[in-house]
Amino acid sequence: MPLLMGTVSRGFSGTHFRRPGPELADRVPPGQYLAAGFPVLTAGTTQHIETGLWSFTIRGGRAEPRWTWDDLLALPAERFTVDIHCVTRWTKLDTTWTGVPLDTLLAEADHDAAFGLAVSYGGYATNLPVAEITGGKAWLVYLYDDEPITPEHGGPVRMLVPGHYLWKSAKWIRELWLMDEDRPGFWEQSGYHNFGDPWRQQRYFND
Ligand SMILES: Nc1nc2c(c(=O)[nH]1)N[C@H]1C(S)=C(S)[C@@H](COP(=O)(O)O)O[C@H]1N2
Ligand SMILES: [Mo]
Repeated sequence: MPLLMGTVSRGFSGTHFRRPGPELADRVPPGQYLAAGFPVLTAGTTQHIETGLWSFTIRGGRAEPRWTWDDLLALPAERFTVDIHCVTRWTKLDTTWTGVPLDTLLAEADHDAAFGLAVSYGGYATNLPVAEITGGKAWLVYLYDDEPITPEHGGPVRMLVPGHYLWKSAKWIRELWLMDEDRPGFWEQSGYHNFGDPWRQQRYFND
């Protein structure tokens, strides 16, 4: 596992946070504030990946399928609106994305693995049980608000797993490793929670 060096850039400038009213108690997890803008959180540097050079591979199954940008765009896509929650305490409501469900892609891998590790261009990685990225709970997305995802937010293609803190949503996704044993990713090795459920405030390893 490559270890990422350097600073964590927190693009909070110009972003305002407000305390959610009680009417939003079922939308905003405990301890979170509403972000007006869309903060950027990157460990290391922004990756600039040309669509023609991007590909996504699922490793570890009996098949190891790979998709180019054109392959991905040719698959049936979903446009969906979800709330996202960062462990640094901002929540953004009603974000709209377009992409391909992980279910569609994992069906090509012919596997029975229990764990996945999402691996990004640049070396970032984050783990989740396969059960958390199947059943309509995760996507590879390429549009945000009907526009191409900017490099800062993980374009051309990022993973999105809105049911978990946002560090589980790998930007610049490159591979998904399927494994029988769990394997912690970048933040999970650095003291963050292995599972990261925002509703249970699973921020740090012992939460
Ligand atoms: N490749 C990669 N993916 C990443 C990160 C990263 O540093 N590198 N940061 C994670 C964290 S901590 C968060 S909160 C979200 C931030 O996504 P955003 O910058 O689009 O808000 O991306 C996650 N995915
Ligand atoms: Mo984060």
